[in-house]
Amino acid sequence: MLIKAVDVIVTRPGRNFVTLKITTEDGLVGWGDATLNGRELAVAAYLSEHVAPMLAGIDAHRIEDTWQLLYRGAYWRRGPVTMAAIAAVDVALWDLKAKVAGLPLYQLLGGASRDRCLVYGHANGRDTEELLDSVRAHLELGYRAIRIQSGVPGLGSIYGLPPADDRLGRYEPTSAGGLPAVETWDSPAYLRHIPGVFETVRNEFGPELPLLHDAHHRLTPIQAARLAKALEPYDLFWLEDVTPAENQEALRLVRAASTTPLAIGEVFNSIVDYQLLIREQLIDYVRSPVPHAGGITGLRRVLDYAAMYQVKSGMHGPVDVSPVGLAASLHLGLAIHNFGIMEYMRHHPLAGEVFRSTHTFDDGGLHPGDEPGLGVDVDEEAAAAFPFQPGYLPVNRLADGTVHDW
Ligand code: GCO
Ligand code: MG
Repeated sequence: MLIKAVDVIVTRPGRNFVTLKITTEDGLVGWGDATLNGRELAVAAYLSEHVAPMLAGIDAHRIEDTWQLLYRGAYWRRGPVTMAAIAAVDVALWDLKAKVAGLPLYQLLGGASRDRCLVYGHANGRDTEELLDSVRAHLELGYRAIRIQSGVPGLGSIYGLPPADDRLGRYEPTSAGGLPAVETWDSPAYLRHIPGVFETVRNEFGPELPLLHDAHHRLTPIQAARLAKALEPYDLFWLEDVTPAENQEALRLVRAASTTPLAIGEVFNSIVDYQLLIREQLIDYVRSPVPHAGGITGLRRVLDYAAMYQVKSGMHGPVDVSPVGLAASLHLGLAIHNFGIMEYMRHHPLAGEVFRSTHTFDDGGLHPGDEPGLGVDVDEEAAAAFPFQPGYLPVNRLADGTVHDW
């Protein structure tokens, strides 16, 4: 199964996606997701300029060897661009191997450990009333676990808020063209407001509904500890990214203050990033998805390590993980023992014109389908009709103009 061609497809059906296509001498095609939100062309160039020439003529069955070749062979290890590129190759090779075997990918990863993967949706509102409506809309859709994000009095557009006209609050942080949007942030105002929001949601929907929340890297260690403690009565499924991930020791303080479960890692990209957090049991969920953490091969290493400490998966599934990346995460999630939950935001309807996926949503969970491979096909003609347009994630500033974590 020798590799004949490696192509990079950059397309914008509603938002930007970078997709890798690996074609073998026999004409089989494998797909990988290489989307890195706001820095898409860095990964596209990494793949087409530096990786593609190395892959021509190699045996597509050699997944581990190719992973090591791209990881060790670059000399420059880790980092989001490198690991997104390696992930795209890895996933495309797994897709090919499963197609050759005539099996859905999860069968090659050990077979299904569950009927479907529990997912959570994003309820959000600029005020509590809008938020409660959004929770109801998600329950009507069949979600069984819900992330809660709310506006904060005195602040305008902040992380997690929906476009004004979308009842399902499909949150899309990235601008289309132009420079990054600038948002204003105030941690004390946020800390004063959020516990009351959770109290209202719990009172309205009862004790059983799993609720999640994302603090999006904004708090200092002591603020994070205070929030985790204040949210304890509302029994969160998890509290995500309470502090910026670079200072991992910060989580010791949060752990000492509360038993609110913690999730972290959507911006991590290798097992090395998780070493301390897992060994010291400072987190409960690993947020990395397959496409940002070195593919099936990279993330499976992290999750096997995590399993020793009863830490579970909580794979990132925002709109900037393409349907190819979502399917890859889903196959891995279905197969591993220590699956926890997965994020499922639903893509822009236009994405369905380019990516045809066999996944199904039922009873609050996703199943990748039983077609050989990943179960996703890419319509290249449709992709060509949606040209790339640069866009940025927003940036945050405090009231005095200081740049803050977004
Ligand atoms: C999440 C994330 C996203 C990221 C986005 C950046 O929990 O889903 O925090 O909303 O901000 O993926 O590209
Ligand atoms: Mg997040």
